Amino acid sequence: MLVHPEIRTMEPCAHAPYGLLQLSAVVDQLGYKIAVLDNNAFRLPIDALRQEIKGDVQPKTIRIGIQPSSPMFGQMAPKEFGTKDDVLEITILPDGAITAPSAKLLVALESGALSKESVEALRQEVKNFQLSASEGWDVIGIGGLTTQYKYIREIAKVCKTEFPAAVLVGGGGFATAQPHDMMRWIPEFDCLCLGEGIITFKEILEHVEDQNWKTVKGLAYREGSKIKLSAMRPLIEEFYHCEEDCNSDHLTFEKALAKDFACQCGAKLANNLDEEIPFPAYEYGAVETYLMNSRIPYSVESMRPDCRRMDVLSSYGCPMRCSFCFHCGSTPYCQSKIYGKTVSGKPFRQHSPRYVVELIDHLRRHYLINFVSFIDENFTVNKLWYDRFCSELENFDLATLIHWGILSHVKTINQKMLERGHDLGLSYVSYGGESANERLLKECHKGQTKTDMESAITATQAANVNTIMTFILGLPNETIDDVIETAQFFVDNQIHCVPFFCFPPGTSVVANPSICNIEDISEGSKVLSHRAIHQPVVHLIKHDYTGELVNIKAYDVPVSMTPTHPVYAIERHRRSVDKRDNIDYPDATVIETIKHEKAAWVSAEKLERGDIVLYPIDRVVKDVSEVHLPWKSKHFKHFKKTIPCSAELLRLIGYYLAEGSFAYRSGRGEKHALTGIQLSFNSNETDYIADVEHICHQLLNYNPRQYKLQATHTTMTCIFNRPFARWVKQEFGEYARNKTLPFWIMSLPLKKQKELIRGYWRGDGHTDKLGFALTSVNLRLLRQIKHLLLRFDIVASISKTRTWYRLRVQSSFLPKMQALLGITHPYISERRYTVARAVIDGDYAYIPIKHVWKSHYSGPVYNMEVDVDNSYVVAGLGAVHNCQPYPATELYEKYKDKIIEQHMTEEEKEFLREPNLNTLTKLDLWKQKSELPSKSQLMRELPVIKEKIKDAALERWVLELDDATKLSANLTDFNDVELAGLQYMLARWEIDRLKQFKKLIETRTSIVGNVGTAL
Ligand code: B12
Ligand code: SF4
Ligand SMILES: [Zn+2]
Repeated sequence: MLVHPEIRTMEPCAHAPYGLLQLSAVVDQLGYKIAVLDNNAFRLPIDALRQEIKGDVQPKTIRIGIQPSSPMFGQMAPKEFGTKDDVLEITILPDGAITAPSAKLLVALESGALSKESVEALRQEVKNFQLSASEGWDVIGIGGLTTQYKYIREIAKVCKTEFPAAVLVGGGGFATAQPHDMMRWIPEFDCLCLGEGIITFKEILEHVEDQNWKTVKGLAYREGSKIKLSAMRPLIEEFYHCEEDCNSDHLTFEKALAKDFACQCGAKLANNLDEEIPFPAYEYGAVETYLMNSRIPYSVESMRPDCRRMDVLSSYGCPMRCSFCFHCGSTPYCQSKIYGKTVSGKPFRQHSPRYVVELIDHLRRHYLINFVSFIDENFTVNKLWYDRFCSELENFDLATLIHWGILSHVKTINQKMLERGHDLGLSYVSYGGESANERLLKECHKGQTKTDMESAITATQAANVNTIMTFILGLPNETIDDVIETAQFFVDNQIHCVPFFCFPPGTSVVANPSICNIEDISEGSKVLSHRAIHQPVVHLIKHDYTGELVNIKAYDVPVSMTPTHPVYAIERHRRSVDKRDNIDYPDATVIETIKHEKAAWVSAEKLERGDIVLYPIDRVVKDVSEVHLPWKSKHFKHFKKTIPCSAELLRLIGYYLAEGSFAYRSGRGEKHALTGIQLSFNSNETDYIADVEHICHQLLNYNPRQYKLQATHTTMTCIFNRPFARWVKQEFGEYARNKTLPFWIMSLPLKKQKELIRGYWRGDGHTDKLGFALTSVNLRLLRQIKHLLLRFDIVASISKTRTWYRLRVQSSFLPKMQALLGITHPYISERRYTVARAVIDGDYAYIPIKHVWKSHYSGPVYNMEVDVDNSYVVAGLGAVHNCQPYPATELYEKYKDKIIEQHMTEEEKEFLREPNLNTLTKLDLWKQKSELPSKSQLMRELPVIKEKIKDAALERWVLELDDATKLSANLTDFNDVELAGLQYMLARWEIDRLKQFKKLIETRTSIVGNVGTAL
């Protein structure tokens, strides 16, 4: 049995344990019985894991990243960025029954995040795992990285207690990097496999009986109490040879390529590596779990709701010598670290291009994958190989079926490779940037300069391939100034560590209390989410940006945003097989048929005319029965204190919004001078004038005064009621440009809102050939009216004329608007209205995009992080995604608690820092002794004691390596909280905050207490 412990538990599992699956394939070929327990997929707690290993199948809860009705980012967000609310937990019971919270399950199924087939496949996977442990395990292997130490140690203990006779072997990064330490700390291990396991593991199986580990190359093993290393395991060689063995020539890839992989005897030239290493035995893994969580925020294709992404490896090692990079024993550097010497041979080896493409094809056929992430350390080392690989993709016709992404070094790639790759589905390239500081780049032997990095970014962008660049925070000797330099590089080169999308100032966001400009939103205020719920804003982001903006016009004045900003939409044009695509700009009948299709978060730049944006409708109803007027006893004795919030009051407000202004008594301070409200009507609008009179009488017990102005043919109706005027001014604002609707109006019952719209329309509205129209200079107010109309299932459009904005209701919405206003439109009876271009269904308006175009922009851009739903509504467009929460948030939380609340004692710190005799009592060594040693004894044993202390401290440090990876104190003086904060700020381009942080550090007094504020 091979066990894969948990890794990055903050995210659902998205990666196959590639090495273990390769080993399984090898063992399978040899005819052994094998099972893989991928606890990274199942995440069983240790007791359940114990039962599982014993063969008593446990219920398994599989976490899948979903976000209600936001398949693309929903899938990605929780996995990649850890928002808990959007994880669906499916529990599969031993009998195959499945339980899951039904509402979430439904959402997942509806949104396409999950299919019935996937659920079935999951069930099957769990069933496959019904291990027959009755015979017990002969060999148990545990693989993992050093960061998994905590889990590895626990699992090893369980395995050894339950199956003491089984050979327990470890392998992978943790074993290779620290064989001695691991053997000491985990005494349960019989041996560890150092470096490549393919041949070593085969030989381990051959020696299970005699346990003659010495003869197996590449092992750490025990000889009595001693830990020994056997001879070094040579790397599996890469060479091509005749499949029929007609000669003994070993050819390089270049030579084999020159012969077109054909021997002179006519047989094929085979790659030795291909023969030694079979395709990973995916069938032993929990493939469906990996696939369901496989969306990554690296490119549009890798984030799509239907993305089924799988890792593939085409090569081993890397010829570069970056000092921080670990190649699991394959490079001379790694080997000399472990053995003090190196083996000859090429550390960088590749499978044949044909093998790799056949593997992709295999995955596509068996698991319907459509995206491949190459996990090669550096995919572009060999340009000829890359070229041949591209040709093979073409030969297999895979280019149209598969998108792929790679890891690369900026110096081993060029424009031609990128362009050819792009034509064949290359979707992202992730480069190791590491730092933007030349000194640090040199010190870590990265072999690249800032200029090289910039050229690669430019080339990649020019080839239309998404550029990812990863950085290391905490390189030796890195200072906070270096971090700031790196952050500046992110900004200058538009490197996004978290998906980056923003809006320029002036973009209206649907918020509570009101629609407001994005730059005016404050942390803690609430915004409407794509699920039509008001959610709190938890973080604000502002950057300087120079580059393209995408402008989208959809039933409103255009809205601009950065090109990758995800908009909640249905991409109609992508359905190329569908006849409907011929309709350039869809009408309601077309939208009706596609509105139930999956909406996804689509990058703004991918949207086109005819795609549909979703506009959430806030349908919450909250009545208000009366309103309190600002009443001051001294002056207002004869006025009412409270008036009913009736339909009439709302109509009066409508009149005010359109026609109202305030009357002031001249010569005094404004506060005291406000005397009343004046509404100006055309003198022949006698109905309205009478209506105002009637309302005033009812509500305020007051008869308004009329003033007729002959010259303009208007009648001024004046309501001299100071508390009422004050209330109106305070709630609804003054002057045409500034008038607004307070939040409570937006959720009143429809019958009241109807009256407000009526009143407003009577003042500012008119009918024309097209329908009903309202004109105003106040875009915000018109948008608020638009939102009210949505509640009546009416989609209004807004356009801009030279001096004002016009809200229009037309086409098939006319009957509803007619009913709302209580007026007959002259054209309705003649059926001269056309078919609508938007549709309302439930909580969304489905609005077609009319135009999309790009423009250049230089200036500040804004975004925010919204709790739970990770989205907000931009007035005039629809729902958009927020910025992504970053794992550092969790990281920060985690360390904050640890360090601030359970701050280590001085003694503990001392213990970790410097071996100190005061800490002796902490050691088992001394606990076992009944009395303290004499001074001379102590001096004699001091070196041993020091070693013990050091070892305990080191193990403790490794034990704490966890999901987040311990950010070691390379940035001198920084603790983990601070480093987590730095990571957070760096990733978000928060240069100003970094600078503030720097100051804080410089004047640190009690840093732990201050850091919360700084972050
Ligand atoms: C995919 C991947 C991940 C995935 C994990 C995938 C998984 N399911 O475990 C994710 C994204 C989670 C990840 C995270 C990290 N990764 Co990573 N990752 C890789 C990557 C790209 C591929 C791994 C892989 O499958 N390799 C291919 C297989 C065939 O190799 P292998 O796993 O080493 O297995 C062979 C042997 O080791 C051995 N073997 C392995 N297990 C066992 C078990 C037994 C019993 C035996 C006998 C033999 C054996 O046999 C296998 C066949 O030869 C490698 C780079 C690379 N190309 O290897 C980096 C790499 C493994 N990652 C690395 C690092 C540093 C990290 C992070 C710490 C980075 C960070 N700072 O956050 C984090 C870990 C965070 C955490 N919380 O623990 C380092 C490893 C350093 C080390 N000490 O081991 C690598 C090598 C990259 C590098 N060049 O530095 N990573
Ligand atoms: S180029 Fe990348 S994979 Fe190669 S040594 Fe450097 S960091 Fe490691
Ligand atoms: Zn031959």
